[in-house]
Amino acid sequence: MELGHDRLGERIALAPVHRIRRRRQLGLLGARHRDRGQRVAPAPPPPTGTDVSNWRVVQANSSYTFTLPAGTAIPDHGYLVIGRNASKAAFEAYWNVALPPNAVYLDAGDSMPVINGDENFTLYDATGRKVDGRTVSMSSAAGRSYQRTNPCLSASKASSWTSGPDSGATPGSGAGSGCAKGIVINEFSDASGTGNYVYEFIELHNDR
Ligand SMILES: [Ca+2]
Ligand SMILES: [Ca+2]
Repeated sequence: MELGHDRLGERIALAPVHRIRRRRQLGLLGARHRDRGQRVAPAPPPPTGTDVSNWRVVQANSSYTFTLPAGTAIPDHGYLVIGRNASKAAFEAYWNVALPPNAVYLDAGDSMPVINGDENFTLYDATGRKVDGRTVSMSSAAGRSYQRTNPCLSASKASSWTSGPDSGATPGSGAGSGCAKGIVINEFSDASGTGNYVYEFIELHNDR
């Protein structure tokens, strides 16, 4: 049996592969062993998703801006839902949805969206480059849910969106099949009814 050294300088007997793997899991093997042509566990896959730290969602008419907090990422094929002023639990209860694991939720703390009619949205990355939008505008009467039919289609064309009563909103789901376009504005919905404005939301989708 070959002899080697572990991190502590103790002589150890090099064991069959499964025992080496176990010692590696326990953090007992130093780099020296991994350099000796022995089997090395594959590197973990890179994190999935797109980092959207400090990206900005800008609402026009009236004007509001929400800057995505540092450390925010949108999972591949996933969603980022920005609720106007509600906890995730309250938001889910109001819309009667359980946001799926690939949907990130942010409470904007009443900073946006603020939907009363005629609003549209534009998305910028952290360098100020326009990524998507501006979108079509909410109807002047508001109370609607606008949903992108396909991420590939222009955000500014009415034909790229469906518009229905806000009761049909789909926070955290519903994206079209897409074309690996990246991050898009996928939905924006009013929440009609007295006091329900806190549940207004805008949804981004990661089309990858
Ligand atoms: Ca409203
Ligand atoms: Ca949706």
